[in-house]
Amino acid sequence: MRKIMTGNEAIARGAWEAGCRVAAAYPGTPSSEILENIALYAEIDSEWSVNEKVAVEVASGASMAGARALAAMKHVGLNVAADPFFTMSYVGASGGLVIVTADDPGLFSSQNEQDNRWYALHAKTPMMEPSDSQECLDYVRDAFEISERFDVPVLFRVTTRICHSKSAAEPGERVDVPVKPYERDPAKRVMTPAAAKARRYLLEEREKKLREFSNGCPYNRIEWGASRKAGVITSGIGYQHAREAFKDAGFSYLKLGFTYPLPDELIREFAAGVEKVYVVEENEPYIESFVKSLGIACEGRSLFPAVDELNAGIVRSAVLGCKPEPGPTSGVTPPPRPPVLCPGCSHRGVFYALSKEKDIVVSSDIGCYTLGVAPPLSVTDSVICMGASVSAGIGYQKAFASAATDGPGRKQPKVFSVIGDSTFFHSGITGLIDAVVNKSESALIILDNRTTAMTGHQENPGTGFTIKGEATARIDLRDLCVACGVKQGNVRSVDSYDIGAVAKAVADARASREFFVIIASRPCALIRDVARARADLYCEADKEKCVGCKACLKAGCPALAPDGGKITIDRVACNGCMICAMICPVGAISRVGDFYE
Ligand SMILES: Cc1ncc(C[n+]2csc(CCOP(=O)(O)OP(=O)(O)O)c2C)c(N)n1
Repeated sequence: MRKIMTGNEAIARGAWEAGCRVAAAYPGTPSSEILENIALYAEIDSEWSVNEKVAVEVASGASMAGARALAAMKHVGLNVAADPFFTMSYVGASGGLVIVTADDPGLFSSQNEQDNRWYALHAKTPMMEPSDSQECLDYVRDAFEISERFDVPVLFRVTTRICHSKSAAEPGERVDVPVKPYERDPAKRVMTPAAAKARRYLLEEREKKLREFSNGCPYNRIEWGASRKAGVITSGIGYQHAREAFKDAGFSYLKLGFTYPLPDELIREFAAGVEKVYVVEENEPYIESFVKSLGIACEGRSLFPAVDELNAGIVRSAVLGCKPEPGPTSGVTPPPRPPVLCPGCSHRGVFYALSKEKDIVVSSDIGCYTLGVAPPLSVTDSVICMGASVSAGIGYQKAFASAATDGPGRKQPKVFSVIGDSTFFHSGITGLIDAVVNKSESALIILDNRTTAMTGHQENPGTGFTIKGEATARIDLRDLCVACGVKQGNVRSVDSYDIGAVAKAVADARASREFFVIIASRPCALIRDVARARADLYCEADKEKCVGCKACLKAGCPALAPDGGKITIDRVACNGCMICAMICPVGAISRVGDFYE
């Protein structure tokens, strides 16, 4: 029976039906729900890996051992995993190996807009691009077979709209594919230069076979329309937009689902059958460049914007010249809601303490705490990619020290790197080791909120639980820092809600000429048990005592608002963290209510 599923649910279902045995991922929007859904299937050994590189390597190991395996990540995750990904193209796949990349055109939740279709071309791996949930399910199921047939990992490329949109899909039964008997094959799997060179030639041969497959496979199909005036070549969500945009135009379509290698003969046949060719694709002219390289004239990027998502209105007006039809509207304009740290957020106290410091540079990272850049806290100087806070902090400090040699009068700001617990385990730890051995005088603050909050509260090595909810080893951040060479006395553990202790630790870090680590811990206010325990707690401002100085607003808590020259606190939003009370110079704020056990 058909079911309404998101693309991510359908990918999980397809992997299960294909007999996938091992799945690994690191969370990241829009991909996170793929593994969350796969983990519901008992037959698949699923793990949140420490980062995407590890996820691809875990899946690669399982594939080499003969099991069908999948790794999933958001687009930037493939940058982290690029090293094993490229070489696994040489090693190939024993058990089918599928790597899912979930791209984010429009940057709904990402630090860049990146079209990962180029990765397939670059690594010479076949690529599949579904256009709806049914195709997510069917294609991922087939991807394992294609992987085994051509002895290569398959890149499975989806985008936010495909991952999160719901459409009907027909679930099937699981085919229990046995793990292949293990055979040692160093010439194929030990990538010494000599072995890799031999495999390099094989890649060229494989490419020819894959292109032949691409020309005849069911994932690439021509849909002739009533008119041959115009033909649209498209893939992924572009197909849905084009279909909707040109619904009355009778255009013909070349719908591509197997997009690396692209089907040269099929494209020639299609182009010969229509008067004009359009290529509808988001972001990069990936298909368009190939079509043009065949000597076929087409229009794509000249009509559609390179930046952001497409939609049917944009596509229709660009090609047919008609104005986009206005969508249904409620007539109500919602108030702007800029992102802010939640009430009770454990990161707030640290940023408040940093906001009181002069001559500091804050090298931050990716997570909820990226919002430390927003007013009124406004302390963050830079954010690049996961893990970069620590290593960029080392570089900042080196440059400031070097600048001091340029002459007197050059200030030497203290550099604080700020990173979340999940991001620290993902890729901050290497920066920490670098800081220790290269004698950095920068300081690091690990914001330990015991979860991966930004992407939906996934477990990480500091939480003590697996994705299946089983208790497991919990990596102790303090022990880890000390084991990596940070001096015992230079690691300070503080309660994130205790802004006095945080400020003292920041002052000590500032005074230190050695690498200094502050571990600021307090579970995220939105973790279910935390929220439940504090459900009845809230702070109250005594209107008699309040002098209206607004000092409490400097912590940027959305539960607080000015009210007739005084302050009011929204008792529903507030969780009684008391940071505002600690800031209030006249003791006007107090906590009401009890903790639940
Ligand atoms: C390479 C890469 N992988 C995944 C993501 C998605 N992502 C953004 S922040 C984040 C982790 C946030 O967790 P943490 O560092 O613990 O901070 P919190 O949000 O809990 O404050 C993830 C997984 C990303 N931006 N880049």
